This record gives sequence, structure tokens and C-alpha cells, in this order.
Amino acid sequence: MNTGKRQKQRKVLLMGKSGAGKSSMRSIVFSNYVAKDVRRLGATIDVEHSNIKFMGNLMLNLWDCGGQDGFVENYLTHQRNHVFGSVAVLIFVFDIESREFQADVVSYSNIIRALEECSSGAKVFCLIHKMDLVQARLRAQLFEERADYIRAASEGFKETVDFFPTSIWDQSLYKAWTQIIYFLIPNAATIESLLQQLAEVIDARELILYERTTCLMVTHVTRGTEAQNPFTDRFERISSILKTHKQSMAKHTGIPAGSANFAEMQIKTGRFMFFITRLTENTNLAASIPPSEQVFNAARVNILLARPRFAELDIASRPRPGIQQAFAHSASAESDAVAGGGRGGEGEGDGWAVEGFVA
Ligand SMILES: Nc1nc2c(ncn2[C@@H]2O[C@H](COP(=O)(O)OP(=O)(O)OP(=O)(O)O)[C@@H](O)[C@H]2O)c(=O)[nH]1
Ligand SMILES: [Mg+2]
Repeated sequence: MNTGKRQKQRKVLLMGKSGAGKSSMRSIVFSNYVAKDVRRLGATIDVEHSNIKFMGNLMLNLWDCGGQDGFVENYLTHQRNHVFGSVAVLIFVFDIESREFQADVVSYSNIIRALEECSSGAKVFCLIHKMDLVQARLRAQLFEERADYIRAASEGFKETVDFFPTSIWDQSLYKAWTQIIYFLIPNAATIESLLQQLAEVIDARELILYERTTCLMVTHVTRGTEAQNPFTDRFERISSILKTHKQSMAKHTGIPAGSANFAEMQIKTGRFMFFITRLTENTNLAASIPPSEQVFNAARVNILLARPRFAELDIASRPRPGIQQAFAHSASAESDAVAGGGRGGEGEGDGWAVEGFVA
């Protein structure tokens, strides 16, 4: 099936000095690596390209740019237009442990100037990475200091650059990448308004939409008193749990982690009911609802009925499945968890890129 025509291609540059952790985070977010696996990765030679199909008709064209000085020099000179042209997002990774922070910022400035020259409309995200290596009590202050310093060197992007503290060892990585992906999804507002409608119909306290392969949150709707939920990092915590679950499912069944699809999970308590279920081929929906079997059953039916509308937004060029088809799909979802579902998680080219669908 040719879904390529209507896909929105977005070029994303991943840059920063060698050893900062670029390929590590890429492998964890998009290739089902766990944090301890990344020690296996070697330094990136030149640029590693990957095309990652994401929901909302989005194709990420990710350029993981090796950070050794010789390569960077080459990007800035011979390959300047090729590398910095048509960029939607630059993600610059700073290693908090770097002993040459000033030099890192000089290199960042050079890159920012090239970006401004070739893609002035791009968005810049700076990740201050390996925060796990800093004592917990010093983290916030150090992060702020570094962010202020880097912002001052951000030239034309000063007002718009966003900063995130990250580590591959906790959910902060998911928090940062969730924001990046949200920025890139072309129809986020439409998805959000449909989710809002669904939340009202099923009287949900909260609905959270997750992309299935990366387990990153796409968006959420929070209603009523749930807005006071003190666990503000719950969205990325669930991402992290779903990802770990995928890993252990793969380990115990012997299927590749990319194919180990999540089917359904339910938690019922006297204070709330919570479930995560497949919504479309590209998304899972987590719902927190009042503790009532009637509400629970009605919610399940309504989610089922809403599936075709979400599927339409998911990949606009796919034919819209009928409700019966969606239902048949759901019934098979249980076995999916073991047998691997309708997605090819295996990579393209270098063996790690994520495929959205099998034809
Ligand atoms: N402590 C800690 N170590 C990390 C983290 N992220 C990555 N690392 C380590 O950093 C090392 C280098 O990571 P890479 O991802 O290969 O670095 P890179 O930025 O891709 O480097 P180049 O490809 O040479 O540009 C790896 O050995 C990782 O184990 C982190 O969040 N915390
Ligand atoms: Mg690398």
C-alpha cells in the first residue's frame, strides 16, 4: 500500500559532541533498546539516517550526526546546505559531565548559525543530558545555569529554544521526546479535540493517547478534579512502564521487541478504574474512569465506536475501517500480545528504524 504520498516528511537533526548520548537516546526511544543495552553502541560515523513512521501521517527523517570534530567541521563546510537545509527540528544534546562546556557551546553556536542561515524557521530543542550523573540536590540549579548560558548563545533562536534535563536512566527522556514529537505531529489539535469529545462521552477523568511503537504520549485530556493529580510525571512514567513491559514480553516469548505489541491492561479499585487498550493501529489509549462497572462497560463500547474516527486521523490515506472490522481487530488483540501484531518493528537499513505498518 502506498501511504507515502500524503505523509508529512519532517527532517530532524540530532547533534552534539561525540559521546553526548545521541545514539543512545535514539535507540531507546525508537528501537526498543533498554538503557543498559546502549553500551554496545559505537561512535557514529558521519550521519546515520532513519525514516520513522509515526502517527498522524508523520514521517520523521532523523539524522543522527556523529559528533567527532572532523565530522562536525565537514557538516559546517562542505555539506552545509545539505545538512542544514529544510530542517524542521534541531535537537542538540549537551553532556552535563563534559569538561569542555565552553567549547561545546562554541560548537553549538556555529551549528546554530548554519541552521539560521539555511532553515531559519526550524525549532531548536536543547537536551542537557546524563543528569543522573549529577547529585539530585544540585540538578535543578545546574540545569538552569547551563540553560541560561546556552540560551545566550542561541542567536536568532534565543526566544524559542526549549531546554530539557534528560537521562536514559529515568523517564525524563520520555518527557523531552514527548514534547518534541508533539511539536512535529501535523494534526495534533484535531486529535486533541476528538479525544476531548470522547472523554466527555465516557465521563473519563483522564484519557492519555500513546503511540504504540515508541510508547510516547501523543496528547492527553484531563477533566475535573483529576487536574489536581499530584503525580505530574505520570504520563512519561506510563510510557516507561509500557516500554519495559514490551521488553519483558519480548524476552519471555522470544519475539522481537518491535513486534511485541501491548494488547490490554485493566486495574479496578474502589477509587478508580484504569485500563489501557488498543485504539488504532498506531495508538494505545489509557483511560482513568470512576469506579463503576457500568461506566467501565459503556466506556469500552464507546471507545470501540470511536476507533474508526481516530483511525482516520491516524493515517489519513488509509481506507477507513468499518466498526465491525475494528471489533474483529480488537478481538484478535489478545493473541497479538504473544504472537506479534500488525506492525513490522524490524528496522530499515541499519536494523533499528521503526516501521508503522506492514502492507
Ligand atoms: N550516565 C549516563 N550515560 C549515558 C547516558 N546516555 C548515554 N550515556 C552513555 O554515553 C555513551 C556514549 O553514548 P552515544 O549515544 O554512543 O554517544 P553519541 O552522542 O551518539 O556519540 P557519537 O556517535 O560519537 O557522536 C554510552 O556509553 C552511553 O552508555 C545517560 O543518560 N546517562
Ligand atoms: Mg552516535
